[in-house]
Amino acid sequence: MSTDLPRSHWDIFCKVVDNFGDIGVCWRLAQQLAEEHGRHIRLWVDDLALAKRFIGAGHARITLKHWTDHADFSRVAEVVVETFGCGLPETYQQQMRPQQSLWVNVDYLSAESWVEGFHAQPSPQANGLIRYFFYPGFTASTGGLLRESDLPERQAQYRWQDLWLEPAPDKLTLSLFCYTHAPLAGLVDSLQHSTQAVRVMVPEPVAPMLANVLDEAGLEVGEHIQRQQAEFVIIPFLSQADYDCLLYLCDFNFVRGEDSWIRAIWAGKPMIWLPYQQSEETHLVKLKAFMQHYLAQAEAPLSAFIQHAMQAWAQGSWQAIDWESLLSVLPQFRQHAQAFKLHQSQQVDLATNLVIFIEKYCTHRV
Ligand code: TRH
Repeated sequence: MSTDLPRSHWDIFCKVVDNFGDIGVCWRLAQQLAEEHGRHIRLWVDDLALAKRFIGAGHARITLKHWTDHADFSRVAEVVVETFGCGLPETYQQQMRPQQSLWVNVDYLSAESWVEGFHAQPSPQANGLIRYFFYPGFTASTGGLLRESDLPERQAQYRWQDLWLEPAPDKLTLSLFCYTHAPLAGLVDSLQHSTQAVRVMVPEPVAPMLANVLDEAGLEVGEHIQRQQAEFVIIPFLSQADYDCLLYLCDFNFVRGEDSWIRAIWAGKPMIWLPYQQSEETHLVKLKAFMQHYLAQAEAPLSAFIQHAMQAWAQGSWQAIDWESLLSVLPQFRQHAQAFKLHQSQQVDLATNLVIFIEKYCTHRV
Protein backbone atom coordinates (compact mmCIF):
# COMPACT_ATOMS: atom_id res chain seq x y z
CA MET A 1 0.00 0.00 0.00
CA SER A 2 1.36 3.43 -0.95
CA THR A 3 2.53 5.77 1.79
CA ASP A 4 1.95 8.79 -0.48
CA LEU A 5 -1.82 8.87 -0.26
CA PRO A 6 -3.20 12.25 0.70
CA ARG A 7 -4.49 12.35 4.26
CA SER A 8 -2.82 9.04 5.02
CA HIS A 9 -1.82 9.93 8.60
CA TRP A 10 -4.56 9.54 11.14
CA ASP A 11 -4.64 9.86 14.92
CA ILE A 12 -7.29 7.97 16.88
CA PHE A 13 -7.97 8.94 20.50
CA CYS A 14 -9.34 6.36 22.91
CA LYS A 15 -10.28 6.69 26.58
CA VAL A 16 -10.87 3.41 28.36
CA VAL A 17 -13.96 4.19 30.44
CA ASP A 18 -14.38 0.64 31.65
CA ASN A 19 -14.43 -2.86 30.21
CA PHE A 20 -13.02 -3.67 26.79
CA GLY A 21 -15.46 -2.02 24.39
CA ASP A 22 -13.62 1.27 23.93
CA ILE A 23 -10.30 -0.27 23.02
CA GLY A 24 -12.05 -3.12 21.21
CA VAL A 25 -13.82 -0.80 18.78
CA CYS A 26 -10.78 1.49 18.36
CA TRP A 27 -8.50 -1.43 17.60
CA ARG A 28 -10.82 -2.87 14.97
CA LEU A 29 -11.22 0.54 13.36
CA ALA A 30 -7.47 1.19 13.39
CA GLN A 31 -6.76 -2.22 11.85
CA GLN A 32 -9.27 -1.78 9.05
CA LEU A 33 -8.02 1.70 8.23
CA ALA A 34 -4.45 0.41 8.15
CA GLU A 35 -5.10 -2.90 6.43
CA GLU A 36 -7.77 -2.03 3.90
CA HIS A 37 -7.22 1.71 3.34
CA GLY A 38 -3.44 2.02 3.71
CA ARG A 39 -3.66 4.59 6.51
CA HIS A 40 -0.89 5.13 9.04
CA ILE A 41 -2.42 5.26 12.47
CA ARG A 42 -1.28 6.51 15.82
CA LEU A 43 -3.65 5.09 18.42
CA TRP A 44 -3.61 7.25 21.57
CA VAL A 45 -4.87 5.31 24.58
CA ASP A 46 -5.01 6.50 28.20
CA ASP A 47 -4.72 2.94 29.59
CA LEU A 48 -1.62 1.71 27.78
CA ALA A 49 -1.23 -1.45 29.83
CA LEU A 50 -4.73 -2.66 28.97
CA ALA A 51 -4.28 -1.68 25.32
CA LYS A 52 -1.03 -3.64 25.05
CA ARG A 53 -2.60 -6.75 26.56
CA PHE A 54 -5.59 -6.43 24.24
CA ILE A 55 -3.69 -5.76 21.05
CA GLY A 56 -1.09 -8.50 21.32
CA ALA A 57 1.36 -8.51 18.41
CA GLY A 58 0.01 -5.21 17.01
CA HIS A 59 0.13 -4.06 13.40
CA ALA A 60 2.97 -2.64 11.26
CA ARG A 61 1.05 0.52 10.32
CA ILE A 62 -0.37 1.22 13.79
CA THR A 63 1.68 2.92 16.50
CA LEU A 64 0.36 2.70 20.01
CA LYS A 65 0.83 5.95 21.96
CA HIS A 66 0.26 6.64 25.64
CA TRP A 67 -2.25 9.47 26.07
CA THR A 68 -1.23 11.34 29.22
CA ASP A 69 -1.36 15.01 30.23
CA HIS A 70 2.36 15.29 29.46
CA ALA A 71 2.44 13.43 26.15
CA ASP A 72 4.20 15.08 23.22
CA PHE A 73 1.43 16.49 21.02
CA SER A 74 3.70 18.70 18.89
CA ARG A 75 2.89 16.74 15.73
CA VAL A 76 -0.77 16.49 14.77
CA ALA A 77 -2.30 14.24 12.13
CA GLU A 78 -4.21 15.24 9.00
CA VAL A 79 -7.25 13.33 10.19
CA VAL A 80 -8.11 13.15 13.88
CA VAL A 81 -10.64 10.63 15.15
CA GLU A 82 -12.08 11.17 18.59
CA THR A 83 -14.00 8.14 19.82
CA PHE A 84 -17.12 8.05 21.96
CA GLY A 85 -16.87 11.76 22.81
CA CYS A 86 -13.61 11.25 24.73
CA GLY A 87 -12.44 14.80 23.83
CA LEU A 88 -9.09 15.89 22.41
CA PRO A 89 -6.22 17.37 24.45
CA GLU A 90 -6.22 21.20 24.51
CA THR A 91 -2.58 21.42 23.39
CA TYR A 92 -3.32 19.06 20.51
CA GLN A 93 -6.32 21.13 19.40
CA GLN A 94 -4.16 24.26 19.32
CA GLN A 95 -1.98 22.63 16.65
CA MET A 96 -4.90 21.41 14.57
CA ARG A 97 -6.05 24.75 13.15
CA PRO A 98 -2.80 25.80 11.43
CA GLN A 99 -2.47 22.24 10.08
CA GLN A 100 -6.08 22.21 8.85
CA SER A 101 -6.60 18.83 10.46
CA LEU A 102 -10.03 17.23 10.14
CA TRP A 103 -11.80 16.28 13.35
CA VAL A 104 -14.39 13.51 13.48
CA ASN A 105 -16.01 12.05 16.56
CA VAL A 106 -17.00 8.41 16.04
CA ASP A 107 -19.77 7.87 18.57
CA TYR A 108 -21.57 4.91 20.15
CA LEU A 109 -23.69 2.59 18.05
CA SER A 110 -27.44 2.82 18.29
CA ALA A 111 -30.35 1.74 16.10
CA GLU A 112 -32.41 4.75 17.23
CA SER A 113 -33.80 6.86 14.37
CA TRP A 114 -32.37 10.21 15.60
CA VAL A 115 -28.89 8.93 14.69
CA GLU A 116 -29.60 9.48 10.97
CA GLY A 117 -30.30 13.18 11.56
CA PHE A 118 -27.10 13.77 13.50
CA HIS A 119 -24.73 11.65 11.44
CA ALA A 120 -22.12 13.66 9.48
CA GLN A 121 -23.30 16.98 10.93
CA PRO A 122 -20.73 19.67 11.77
CA SER A 123 -20.41 21.10 15.26
CA PRO A 124 -18.43 24.39 15.23
CA GLN A 125 -16.24 24.77 18.33
CA ALA A 126 -15.45 27.97 20.27
CA ASN A 127 -11.80 27.76 19.16
CA GLY A 128 -12.74 27.85 15.46
CA LEU A 129 -12.35 24.14 14.79
CA ILE A 130 -15.18 22.07 13.40
CA ARG A 131 -15.94 18.74 14.95
CA TYR A 132 -17.99 16.32 12.85
CA PHE A 133 -20.38 13.76 14.29
CA PHE A 134 -19.96 10.31 12.85
CA TYR A 135 -22.58 7.82 14.00
CA PRO A 136 -22.28 4.10 13.39
CA GLY A 137 -25.61 2.54 12.54
CA PHE A 138 -27.71 -0.01 10.75
CA THR A 139 -29.01 2.07 7.83
CA ALA A 140 -27.49 3.70 4.74
CA SER A 141 -28.01 7.16 6.30
CA THR A 142 -25.56 6.37 9.11
CA GLY A 143 -21.85 5.57 9.28
CA GLY A 144 -22.47 1.80 9.11
CA LEU A 145 -20.88 -1.01 11.09
CA LEU A 146 -17.28 -2.18 11.42
CA ARG A 147 -16.82 -5.17 9.13
CA GLU A 148 -13.63 -6.50 7.56
CA SER A 149 -13.75 -7.03 3.81
CA ASP A 150 -12.24 -10.52 4.13
CA LEU A 151 -14.67 -11.69 6.81
CA PRO A 152 -16.23 -14.49 4.68
CA GLU A 153 -12.76 -15.92 3.93
CA ARG A 154 -11.79 -15.74 7.60
CA GLN A 155 -15.02 -17.40 8.67
CA ALA A 156 -14.51 -20.25 6.22
CA GLN A 157 -11.25 -21.09 8.05
CA TYR A 158 -12.65 -21.19 11.60
CA ARG A 159 -12.18 -24.52 13.46
CA TRP A 160 -12.67 -25.49 17.11
CA GLN A 161 -9.14 -26.92 17.10
CA ASP A 162 -7.72 -23.43 16.52
CA LEU A 163 -9.19 -22.39 19.86
CA TRP A 164 -7.75 -25.51 21.52
CA LEU A 165 -11.32 -26.65 22.14
CA GLU A 166 -13.18 -29.80 21.20
CA PRO A 167 -16.51 -29.61 19.36
CA ALA A 168 -19.52 -31.08 21.18
CA PRO A 169 -21.67 -32.47 18.34
CA ASP A 170 -24.43 -33.80 20.61
CA LYS A 171 -24.89 -30.56 22.46
CA LEU A 172 -25.98 -27.06 21.65
CA THR A 173 -22.95 -24.84 22.17
CA LEU A 174 -23.44 -21.39 23.67
CA SER A 175 -21.11 -18.51 24.44
CA LEU A 176 -21.91 -16.30 27.40
CA PHE A 177 -20.58 -12.74 27.70
CA CYS A 178 -22.68 -10.53 29.97
CA TYR A 179 -22.67 -7.86 32.70
CA THR A 180 -23.17 -8.37 36.42
CA HIS A 181 -26.71 -7.02 36.21
CA ALA A 182 -27.78 -9.91 33.96
CA PRO A 183 -30.15 -12.43 35.59
CA LEU A 184 -27.52 -15.16 35.40
CA ALA A 185 -29.13 -17.35 38.08
CA GLY A 186 -32.31 -17.48 35.97
CA LEU A 187 -30.40 -18.39 32.84
CA VAL A 188 -28.30 -21.05 34.58
CA ASP A 189 -31.43 -22.60 36.02
CA SER A 190 -33.12 -22.68 32.60
CA LEU A 191 -30.03 -24.27 31.02
CA GLN A 192 -29.77 -26.91 33.73
CA HIS A 193 -33.34 -27.93 32.95
CA SER A 194 -33.04 -27.42 29.20
CA THR A 195 -34.83 -29.98 27.01
CA GLN A 196 -31.66 -30.00 24.90
CA ALA A 197 -28.23 -30.59 26.43
CA VAL A 198 -26.03 -27.51 26.26
CA ARG A 199 -22.34 -26.65 26.53
CA VAL A 200 -21.71 -23.08 27.66
CA MET A 201 -18.40 -21.37 26.87
CA VAL A 202 -17.78 -18.89 29.65
CA PRO A 203 -14.99 -16.31 29.13
CA GLU A 204 -12.78 -15.60 32.14
CA PRO A 205 -14.35 -12.21 33.01
CA VAL A 206 -17.74 -13.90 33.47
CA ALA A 207 -16.36 -16.78 35.59
CA PRO A 208 -16.68 -14.99 38.99
CA MET A 209 -20.37 -14.29 38.32
CA LEU A 210 -20.95 -17.91 37.35
CA ALA A 211 -19.02 -19.18 40.40
CA ASN A 212 -21.33 -17.11 42.56
CA VAL A 213 -24.45 -18.54 40.95
CA LEU A 214 -23.16 -22.12 41.09
CA ASP A 215 -22.02 -21.64 44.68
CA GLU A 216 -18.42 -22.49 43.80
CA ALA A 217 -15.48 -20.87 45.61
CA GLY A 218 -13.91 -19.89 42.29
CA LEU A 219 -13.70 -21.15 38.73
CA GLU A 220 -10.43 -21.47 36.86
CA VAL A 221 -9.75 -21.42 33.14
CA GLY A 222 -9.99 -24.96 31.79
CA GLU A 223 -12.57 -26.16 34.32
CA HIS A 224 -15.65 -28.08 33.13
CA ILE A 225 -18.65 -28.08 35.46
CA GLN A 226 -21.57 -30.36 34.72
CA ARG A 227 -24.93 -29.43 36.22
CA GLN A 228 -27.79 -31.59 34.95
CA GLN A 229 -28.30 -30.68 31.27
CA ALA A 230 -25.69 -27.94 31.26
CA GLU A 231 -21.92 -28.17 30.96
CA PHE A 232 -20.02 -24.96 31.70
CA VAL A 233 -16.51 -24.56 30.29
CA ILE A 234 -14.32 -21.72 31.55
CA ILE A 235 -12.22 -20.37 28.70
CA PRO A 236 -9.48 -17.71 28.73
CA PHE A 237 -10.03 -14.18 27.50
CA LEU A 238 -9.39 -14.72 23.79
CA SER A 239 -7.81 -12.45 21.20
CA GLN A 240 -10.42 -10.56 19.15
CA ALA A 241 -9.76 -12.84 16.19
CA ASP A 242 -10.30 -15.94 18.32
CA TYR A 243 -13.38 -14.45 19.93
CA ASP A 244 -14.85 -13.91 16.44
CA CYS A 245 -14.09 -17.55 15.73
CA LEU A 246 -15.84 -18.64 18.94
CA LEU A 247 -19.00 -16.67 18.09
CA TYR A 248 -19.05 -18.14 14.60
CA LEU A 249 -18.65 -21.72 15.82
CA CYS A 250 -21.17 -21.54 18.64
CA ASP A 251 -24.85 -22.27 18.01
CA PHE A 252 -26.09 -19.42 20.16
CA ASN A 253 -24.36 -16.31 21.54
CA PHE A 254 -25.04 -14.08 24.50
CA VAL A 255 -23.20 -10.80 23.88
CA ARG A 256 -23.07 -7.33 25.37
CA GLY A 257 -22.01 -3.70 24.98
CA GLU A 258 -20.89 -2.56 21.54
CA ASP A 259 -18.28 -4.64 19.79
CA SER A 260 -19.33 -8.20 20.71
CA TRP A 261 -22.87 -7.20 19.68
CA ILE A 262 -21.75 -6.42 16.13
CA ARG A 263 -19.55 -9.50 15.98
CA ALA A 264 -22.51 -11.69 16.95
CA ILE A 265 -24.42 -10.23 14.02
CA TRP A 266 -21.57 -11.13 11.65
CA ALA A 267 -21.40 -14.61 13.17
CA GLY A 268 -24.92 -15.06 11.77
CA LYS A 269 -26.08 -17.17 14.70
CA PRO A 270 -29.03 -16.76 17.09
CA MET A 271 -28.08 -14.21 19.72
CA ILE A 272 -29.24 -12.30 22.76
CA TRP A 273 -27.77 -8.83 23.26
CA LEU A 274 -27.35 -7.14 26.63
CA PRO A 275 -26.86 -3.37 26.30
CA TYR A 276 -24.46 -1.53 28.58
CA GLN A 277 -26.51 -0.30 31.55
CA GLN A 278 -27.16 3.46 31.54
CA SER A 279 -28.98 5.88 33.80
CA GLU A 280 -32.67 6.58 33.22
CA GLU A 281 -32.94 3.22 31.49
CA THR A 282 -31.58 4.65 28.24
CA HIS A 283 -30.18 1.21 27.47
CA LEU A 284 -33.72 -0.18 27.25
CA VAL A 285 -34.58 2.45 24.64
CA LYS A 286 -31.51 1.33 22.68
CA LEU A 287 -32.60 -2.28 23.03
CA LYS A 288 -36.11 -1.54 21.78
CA ALA A 289 -34.75 0.34 18.77
CA PHE A 290 -32.43 -2.53 17.91
CA MET A 291 -35.19 -5.11 18.24
CA GLN A 292 -37.43 -3.12 15.91
CA HIS A 293 -34.68 -3.14 13.34
CA TYR A 294 -33.46 -6.70 13.97
CA LEU A 295 -36.94 -8.21 13.92
CA ALA A 296 -38.51 -6.13 11.15
CA GLN A 297 -38.60 -9.16 8.82
CA ALA A 298 -39.16 -11.84 11.50
CA GLU A 299 -42.51 -13.57 11.67
CA ALA A 300 -44.52 -14.46 14.76
CA PRO A 301 -43.94 -16.31 17.04
CA LEU A 302 -40.18 -15.96 16.44
CA SER A 303 -40.30 -12.19 16.81
CA ALA A 304 -42.36 -12.36 20.02
CA PHE A 305 -40.08 -14.97 21.63
CA ILE A 306 -36.88 -13.08 20.81
CA GLN A 307 -38.31 -9.80 22.05
CA HIS A 308 -39.49 -11.36 25.27
CA ALA A 309 -36.15 -13.06 25.89
CA MET A 310 -34.01 -9.98 25.11
CA GLN A 311 -36.16 -7.82 27.36
CA ALA A 312 -36.15 -10.39 30.15
CA TRP A 313 -32.35 -10.68 29.93
CA ALA A 314 -31.90 -6.90 30.07
CA GLN A 315 -34.50 -6.31 32.77
CA GLY A 316 -33.58 -9.14 35.11
CA SER A 317 -36.68 -11.27 34.66
CA TRP A 318 -35.33 -14.23 32.65
CA GLN A 319 -37.23 -17.49 33.21
CA ALA A 320 -37.07 -21.06 31.95
CA ILE A 321 -39.89 -20.29 29.51
CA ASP A 322 -37.64 -17.79 27.69
CA TRP A 323 -35.05 -20.43 26.94
CA GLU A 324 -37.58 -23.11 26.00
CA SER A 325 -39.44 -20.68 23.71
CA LEU A 326 -36.19 -19.88 21.91
CA LEU A 327 -35.39 -23.58 21.59
CA SER A 328 -38.81 -24.20 20.05
CA VAL A 329 -38.04 -21.75 17.21
CA LEU A 330 -34.30 -22.39 16.89
CA PRO A 331 -34.31 -23.38 13.17
CA GLN A 332 -36.25 -20.21 12.30
CA PHE A 333 -33.97 -18.14 14.54
CA ARG A 334 -30.94 -19.56 12.68
CA GLN A 335 -32.43 -18.64 9.32
CA HIS A 336 -33.31 -15.20 10.59
CA ALA A 337 -29.79 -14.55 11.93
CA GLN A 338 -28.33 -15.59 8.56
CA ALA A 339 -30.75 -13.39 6.64
CA PHE A 340 -30.07 -10.41 8.89
CA LYS A 341 -26.32 -10.86 8.51
CA LEU A 342 -26.70 -10.98 4.74
CA HIS A 343 -28.96 -7.95 4.64
CA GLN A 344 -26.68 -5.94 6.94
CA SER A 345 -23.58 -6.96 4.96
CA GLN A 346 -24.95 -5.15 1.90
CA GLN A 347 -24.28 -1.88 3.73
CA VAL A 348 -20.95 -0.09 3.27
CA ASP A 349 -18.76 -0.74 6.33
CA LEU A 350 -17.83 1.94 8.85
CA ALA A 351 -14.11 2.29 8.04
CA THR A 352 -14.88 2.71 4.31
CA ASN A 353 -17.65 5.21 5.07
CA LEU A 354 -15.26 7.17 7.25
CA VAL A 355 -12.63 7.34 4.51
CA ILE A 356 -15.28 8.37 1.95
CA PHE A 357 -16.59 11.02 4.33
CA ILE A 358 -13.12 12.49 4.86
CA GLU A 359 -12.36 12.53 1.13
CA LYS A 360 -15.73 14.10 0.27
CA TYR A 361 -15.28 16.71 2.94
CA CYS A 362 -11.78 17.55 1.72
CA THR A 363 -12.76 17.98 -1.90
CA HIS A 364 -15.52 20.40 -0.89
CA ARG A 365 -13.48 22.34 1.63
CA VAL A 366 -12.43 25.84 0.62
O1 TRH B 1 -16.48 -4.82 27.31
P1 TRH B 1 -17.77 -4.25 26.94
O2 TRH B 1 -18.80 -4.30 27.98
O3 TRH B 1 -17.57 -2.77 26.48
C1 TRH B 1 -18.43 -1.70 26.84
C2 TRH B 1 -19.30 -1.26 25.73
O4 TRH B 1 -18.53 -0.92 24.62
C3 TRH B 1 -20.10 -0.07 26.15
O5 TRH B 1 -20.91 0.39 25.12
C4 TRH B 1 -19.16 1.01 26.58
O6 TRH B 1 -19.88 2.10 27.02
C5 TRH B 1 -18.29 0.47 27.66
O7 TRH B 1 -17.59 -0.67 27.21
C6 TRH B 1 -17.31 1.50 28.11
O8 TRH B 1 -18.38 -5.03 25.68
P2 TRH B 1 -17.94 -5.01 24.15
O9 TRH B 1 -18.26 -3.70 23.53
O10 TRH B 1 -18.53 -6.19 23.53
O11 TRH B 1 -16.37 -5.15 24.15
C7 TRH B 1 -15.74 -6.34 24.45
C8 TRH B 1 -14.51 -6.48 23.59
O12 TRH B 1 -13.72 -7.56 24.07
C9 TRH B 1 -14.84 -6.80 22.14
O13 TRH B 1 -13.91 -6.15 21.30
C10 TRH B 1 -14.65 -8.30 22.06
C11 TRH B 1 -13.51 -8.48 23.00
N1 TRH B 1 -13.34 -9.81 23.59
C12 TRH B 1 -12.18 -10.51 23.27
O14 TRH B 1 -11.34 -10.02 22.48
N2 TRH B 1 -11.97 -11.74 23.85
C13 TRH B 1 -12.88 -12.30 24.69
O15 TRH B 1 -12.64 -13.42 25.17
C14 TRH B 1 -14.08 -11.56 24.98
C15 TRH B 1 -15.12 -12.17 25.89
C16 TRH B 1 -14.28 -10.33 24.41
